[in-house]
Amino acid sequence: MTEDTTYTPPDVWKWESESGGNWASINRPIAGATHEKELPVGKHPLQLYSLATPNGVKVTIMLEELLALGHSGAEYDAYLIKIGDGDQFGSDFVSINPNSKIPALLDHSTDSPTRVFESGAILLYLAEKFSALLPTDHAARTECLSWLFWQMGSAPYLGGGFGHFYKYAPVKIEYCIDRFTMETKRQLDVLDKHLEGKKYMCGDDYTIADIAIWPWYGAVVLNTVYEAAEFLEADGYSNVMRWAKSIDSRPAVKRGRMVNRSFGPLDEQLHERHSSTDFDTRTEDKLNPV
Ligand SMILES: N[C@@H](CCC(=O)N[C@@H](CS)C(=O)NCC(=O)O)C(=O)O
Repeated sequence: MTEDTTYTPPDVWKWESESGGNWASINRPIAGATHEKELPVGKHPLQLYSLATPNGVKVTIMLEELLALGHSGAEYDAYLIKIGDGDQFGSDFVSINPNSKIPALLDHSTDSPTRVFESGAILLYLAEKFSALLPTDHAARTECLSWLFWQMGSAPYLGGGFGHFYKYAPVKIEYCIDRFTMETKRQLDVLDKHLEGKKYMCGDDYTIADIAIWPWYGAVVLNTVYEAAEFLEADGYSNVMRWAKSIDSRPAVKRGRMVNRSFGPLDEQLHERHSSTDFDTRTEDKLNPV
């Protein structure tokens, strides 16, 4: 390993310049709104403000799964938040999520609208609201929540650590890539060992634990994020691969992945979702063909 000895941190860090690389322009060391911006509100009880990143997709998959199960109260309007343009720093968005990150949900069916932020909290809120996709037996529920929180604690090492330094950082730093590759492979091995002989994370039933974990770890092994499947020898995690493929083929997952997606093939981009028919009529290949 080569050692970089060119930087000595000063006594006090100063925010002087962008750090470079993808996403540098949206990174700030301060919280709060940067501008006044009203968010649109549609006709359904649930209003989602999001983008189809792995964290965003968790929620749209959950909503599509709930609708597929017949919970019509899960009908929702989904609006695109362009994080590259700084939409997450608009005043209305910050009032829903003071942390300025997608996804953010506003439930208008309660006496006064309920705000929910953090994708894990949104999954739990929806599972409890509709009594679905979360076991009711206390021990099984506890196991499911352990995996939900495992994902919330682990994915930043995968996304903010491995994904950032392997794919997005303006320089490839061996120390950082080694450190986060080690951790990512360890996490994949945790999942692989756990999924041995199991259909889903919590046994025979598909739950919010699967919905939380799949958009990150499923995407890595299926090579839909970071283009790192070969580097990580993803094929070796055969239980994760089998589980990832089975979830990938679910119709609700296919729909959920399209909502608030503003990249990739045009026929898979549904920037805003207001009705189940939008998947057939309002994808970008139909609205804005090139
Ligand atoms: N722990 C949060 C993480 C959310 C998050 O990091 N969202 C990213 C996109 S995946 C975002 O909005 N980034 C914009 C920014 O950092 O300004 C969750 O799971 O909801």
